[in-house]
Amino acid sequence: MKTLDRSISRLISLLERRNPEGIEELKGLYCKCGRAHVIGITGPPGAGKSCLVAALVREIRRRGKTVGVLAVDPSSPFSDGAILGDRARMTEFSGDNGVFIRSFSARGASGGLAPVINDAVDVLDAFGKEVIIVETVGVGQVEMDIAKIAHTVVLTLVPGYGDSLQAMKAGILEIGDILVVNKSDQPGADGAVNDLSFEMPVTYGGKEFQCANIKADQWGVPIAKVSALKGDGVEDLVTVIFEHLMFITERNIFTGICQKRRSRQFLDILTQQVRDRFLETLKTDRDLQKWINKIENLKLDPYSASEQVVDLVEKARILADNGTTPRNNR
Ligand SMILES: Nc1nc2c(ncn2[C@@H]2O[C@H](COP(=O)(O)OP(=O)(O)O)[C@@H](O)[C@H]2O)c(=O)[nH]1
Ligand SMILES: [Mg+2]
Repeated sequence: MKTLDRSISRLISLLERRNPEGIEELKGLYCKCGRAHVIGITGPPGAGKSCLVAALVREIRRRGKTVGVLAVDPSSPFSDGAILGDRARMTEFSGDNGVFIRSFSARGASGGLAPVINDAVDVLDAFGKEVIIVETVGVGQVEMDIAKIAHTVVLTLVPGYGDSLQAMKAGILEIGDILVVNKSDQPGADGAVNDLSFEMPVTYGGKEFQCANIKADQWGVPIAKVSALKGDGVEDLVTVIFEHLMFITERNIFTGICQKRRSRQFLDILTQQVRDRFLETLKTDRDLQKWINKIENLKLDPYSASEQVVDLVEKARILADNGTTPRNNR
């Protein structure tokens, strides 16, 4: 493995386990974040996302940009197999210093995948990867959260996509900034493009695309017809992806997405830390134990108990703001 990749990989593994040393390292890197363009590749299993990622990496490298790939497959019981498969597919990049690839399964991640992916994106960003591609399965809330990390979401579908769309969460179409009909080398791709589009054609990168204008803003969601396997349409797709980046950058949407991700990331970490510390305190704190006993014996309901805890925290904060510690003031 390349030396830099080894440092990145090591740090991501530490963060996956919420290792304090890794967290300290990330704290020091945080100021270097905020430059990378994060592309989310989502869509049903078997749509060809991993193949598409490989094709995108090839084209983005041809254009001279460095790339990090994070492949997420939390739901599949065959994750390990999928990871091996994806790795095999990605070995063509093993000699390229400009490409970093890492797969994730839910098994390795304590505290959920979204925080781990957030951290991994930050690590790659801080290490200077210009483009970060996150491949997700697109099923379930966690998947939707991961898709929200991206600035540009590419929803990958295939001819006859209707059934697989239903298997995914309702409203999945709306998360795509760009729709891809993959496997255009197979019959039915044109029909799928037509089914998806119900607007005027739009022009991006000097090319005309059908458009599924399902977003409220002015970005007409282009539909790209691609064969990830043969490479057809990939160059145009990358052009459109970068046009989307330009579009959102010029309108300050890029900054907005970053800021939202940061605040969500903060709340994730805060929730986790409050929970961890509370659970830790619970083991030793007699007063808290009494409280829990009341709940266990139906003398107090968990809603009222939680409200009381939140009230206590709020009061402590007000006292702290006034320059007195709550303990002194009791
Ligand atoms: N014919 C054809 N097959 C493809 C294309 N892209 C991917 N596949 C095949 O579809 C299957 C699933 O691909 P994969 O990338 O693993 O899908 P993922 O589950 O969405 O990541 C594999 O057998 C690929 O070889 C394509 O453009 N054309
Ligand atoms: Mg895949």
